[in-house]
Amino acid sequence: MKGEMKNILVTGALGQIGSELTMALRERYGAENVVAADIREIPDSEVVQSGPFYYVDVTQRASLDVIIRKHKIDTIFHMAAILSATGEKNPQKCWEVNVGGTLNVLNAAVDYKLTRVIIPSSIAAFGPDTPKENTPNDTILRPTTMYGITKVVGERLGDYYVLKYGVDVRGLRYPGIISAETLPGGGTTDYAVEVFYKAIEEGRYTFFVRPDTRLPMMYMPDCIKATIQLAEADFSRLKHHCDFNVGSMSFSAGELAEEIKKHIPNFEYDFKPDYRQEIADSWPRSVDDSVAREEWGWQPEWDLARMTKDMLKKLRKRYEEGNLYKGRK
Ligand code: NAD
Ligand code: AKB
Repeated sequence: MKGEMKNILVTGALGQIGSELTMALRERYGAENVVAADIREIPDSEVVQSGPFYYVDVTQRASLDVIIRKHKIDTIFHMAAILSATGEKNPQKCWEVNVGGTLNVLNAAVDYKLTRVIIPSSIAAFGPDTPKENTPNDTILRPTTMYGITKVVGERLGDYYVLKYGVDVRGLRYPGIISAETLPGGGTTDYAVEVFYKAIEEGRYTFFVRPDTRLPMMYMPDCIKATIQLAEADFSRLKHHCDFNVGSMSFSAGELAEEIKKHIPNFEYDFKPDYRQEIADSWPRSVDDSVAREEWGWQPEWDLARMTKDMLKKLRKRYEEGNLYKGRK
């Protein structure tokens, strides 16, 4: 460890990952020491109710500075972003939030001498020219989406701030994240979450990708584990900083549907690909995460079968309680 993480800020804390990451960090570091921030407010969410919460727009540097000073923040988990599908609808906004916001966080890290900054990247950093199977950690980065471009810029900026200013910046390339708490926020891999809600609510789902669309995916408990494990890793062991591949499972949309059908035999599904198909086709089918395994001991725990069973159990329980979406949008 380069320094201790005592007062943590999570940006984009009401998002799919930020909401569960905030709760995990509060459990580990104390609720009062983990400040959540977003540009939205979900008053009945656990994040807003269980500890400090503020409006922070990451594109406004002053908005960040107020909270950093007020709470003597030493570590930022920077989760605020615009994802791939929304990014293609509004590329300018995607650039402003993802690149502008990241630059503000990095500059604040220099000015306030922060201990550490965690900035996620994505499999979207890769593009159609990248090897698709077992995609290496260090390979061709030529994404064809604005989101992917901003993710490559974020990786390069983070590494630059490590070299140029000695800031401890770390980041990992998440695959599509599947979770039962907060709905995903406008990505291409959203079908892998939506299908579970629809299977329970309506017994049917129309995928917006072809059945043979195979992408790397990860269940939220592994995502949270990877994020905290990288954040707590010994800095001196890291040769990479902001661009770790992390793998877990890889399956096609058709295989996911069949896995759900094992638990819900009447489940019906079909496939109507839309503009997100082209985005999915530009991404890897599986990733090689040996660098993360070597440098900070990454080891995933969940596979498709266990994840499907767990997702259905959690969502069914909420559905029966009449609470499927409450505080989770
Ligand atoms: P999300 O869309 O669910 O959440 C992002 C949050 O950021 C939202 O709550 C939104 O309100 C907030 N936000 C948007 N603009 C903002 C602004 N200007 N200032 C402050 N907050 C703002 O995203 P997520 O899935 O939780 O993703 C978190 C990070 O992980 C992102 O960097 C994303 O690129 C990365 N990632 C996510 C996945 C995934 O499958 N969820 C996969 C790969 C990478
Ligand atoms: C998206 O689909 O945009 C995200 C991602 C893989 O980065 N889930």
